Amino acid sequence: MNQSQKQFEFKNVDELKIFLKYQQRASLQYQQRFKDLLLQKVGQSPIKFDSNLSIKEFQTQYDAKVPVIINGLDEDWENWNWDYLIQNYKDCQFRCAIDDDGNYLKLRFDQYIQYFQDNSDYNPLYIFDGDIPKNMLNQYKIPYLFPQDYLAYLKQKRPQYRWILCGPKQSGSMIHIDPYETSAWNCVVLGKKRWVMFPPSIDKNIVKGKSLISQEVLSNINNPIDYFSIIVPLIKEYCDQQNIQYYDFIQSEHETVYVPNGWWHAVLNIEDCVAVTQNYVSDQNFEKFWIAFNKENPTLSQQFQTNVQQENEELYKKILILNERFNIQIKSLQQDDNVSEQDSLEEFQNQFD
Ligand SMILES: O=C(O)CCC(=O)C(=O)O
Ligand SMILES: [Fe+2]
Repeated sequence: MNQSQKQFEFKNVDELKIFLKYQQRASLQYQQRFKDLLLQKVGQSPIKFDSNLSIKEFQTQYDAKVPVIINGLDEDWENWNWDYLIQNYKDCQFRCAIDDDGNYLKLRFDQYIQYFQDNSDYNPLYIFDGDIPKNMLNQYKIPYLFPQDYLAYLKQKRPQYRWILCGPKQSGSMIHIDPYETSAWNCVVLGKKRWVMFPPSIDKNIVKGKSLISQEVLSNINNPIDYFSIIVPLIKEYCDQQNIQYYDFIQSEHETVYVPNGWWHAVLNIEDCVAVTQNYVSDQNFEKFWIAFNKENPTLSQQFQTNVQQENEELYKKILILNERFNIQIKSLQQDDNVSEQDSLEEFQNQFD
């Protein structure tokens, strides 16, 4: 979130919808499109593990390489069910939309649930909040497979990096790559999601549909259902012809999807869904992260390097080698260099780019 962005809190969903000029009752044709999607055959799933996958095996075989699904990493949230969530978090405000100016639009959870229960919107409001309430953070623990979290060196300057996701069926996320070459895990606590994932090597104009359909049709495709219904079959055809490996699968309750850095992904909640997700940097994606981070956010990168210099000698050496090898010009932060609020709060979730 940069300085021009604000947060607006609404008393109820009607007020929010008026603000957004949001009118999205689903037509019968649209409801049919969702039903058709549920009947569609999905494609190949990433390899699945029970939570017996060792950290070493994960790091050497999968981290920063290929997606995996791990079952049962959600122990810390096992007491979450809809009643529990409503009872405990009804008074918390959650961000459930962003307006055209990038402002966060927030609704109290009980109001959101009321909307959730009787909505028949085509592209429903989706709680996607990186500012997790304190009483929810008490229960937040990083699953054992992801012990490295180098962005933590940024401390209070760290951009948003973990989100609570809650949405009715039909809500979801459009195709994107996560920022700064970070990897992510996404753990479904309640419900189910359909995913597609394409490798970093694929052409951006293919995954976004630009090379596959006319601009006129594409300009009307701005929600996950249309993306999955219209564009995904065309991309799959392209990938089959070109021998490009992709994944198209269902993530069930209690499963965690690992998204390697650079992989394109789009997600559709096919059941009412609650998930927790976090982006991270480990040894495996550090090199790519460092190059991307310097390019996109040089000021925060300086801060990162200064903090690492003080706290992790080995990682600092690695940074110096990378700076040399990739000609990264970075000066150490001087005492009076101040990382601005804007740099540190910069919107991390660059979903639609
Ligand atoms: O579950 C979803 O909607 C996808 C979330 C996601 O891709 C992200 O947080 O970057
Ligand atoms: Fe993502």
